[in-house]
Amino acid sequence: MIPLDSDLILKSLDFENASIPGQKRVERYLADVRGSFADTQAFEAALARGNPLLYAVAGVEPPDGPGQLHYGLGILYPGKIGNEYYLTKGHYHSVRECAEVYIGLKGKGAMLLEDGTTGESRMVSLGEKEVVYVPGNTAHRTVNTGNEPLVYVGVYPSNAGHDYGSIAQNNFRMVIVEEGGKPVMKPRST
Ligand code: PAN
Ligand code: ZN
Repeated sequence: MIPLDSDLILKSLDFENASIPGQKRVERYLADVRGSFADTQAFEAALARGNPLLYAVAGVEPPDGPGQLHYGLGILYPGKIGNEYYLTKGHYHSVRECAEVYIGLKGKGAMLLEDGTTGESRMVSLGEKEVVYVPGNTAHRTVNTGNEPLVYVGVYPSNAGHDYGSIAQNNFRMVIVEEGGKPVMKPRST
């Protein structure tokens, strides 16, 4: 349990670079998401031009325990590889049944959700004042569909864990691309 005088009780969020004072911050650059984008040629061409920061997550992870929560503040920068929006790696939770709540704070984006049993996919808007409930057993990836950084918080059970392996191996079945100026979800192969 966390005592009420713990400095974990209140955190202030720095939207500019998604940092939370005193907390670890993970950065993912273009090179770190190799294999995620559908257009590998466009990916390699972009990487040859530079290795920009795609996103960063500052995590608040109080000690694990029954009923405890973790959360992360994410910032995902705008951009595209080919016509596919900048994205997070995406993952299942290691404890598959663990759900998550995403709260959009700033910018415009979407979440790509994929049911781990049926493979059914769904694109859900994630922007300012929007809250997305990610059910358990659902792979989730975030994309930035706007022109400014997308800032959000994700809250999940402390024992959820992150399983990147399944996505790294098979990727998501669908991609979120720009078509006619707006985000569209399409099968990866076409
Ligand atoms: C989020 C994600 C964050 C970064 O905090 O970890 O959006 O995405 P990847 O972890 O897929 O790189 C979350 O879903 N936590 O469970
Ligand atoms: Zn998650």
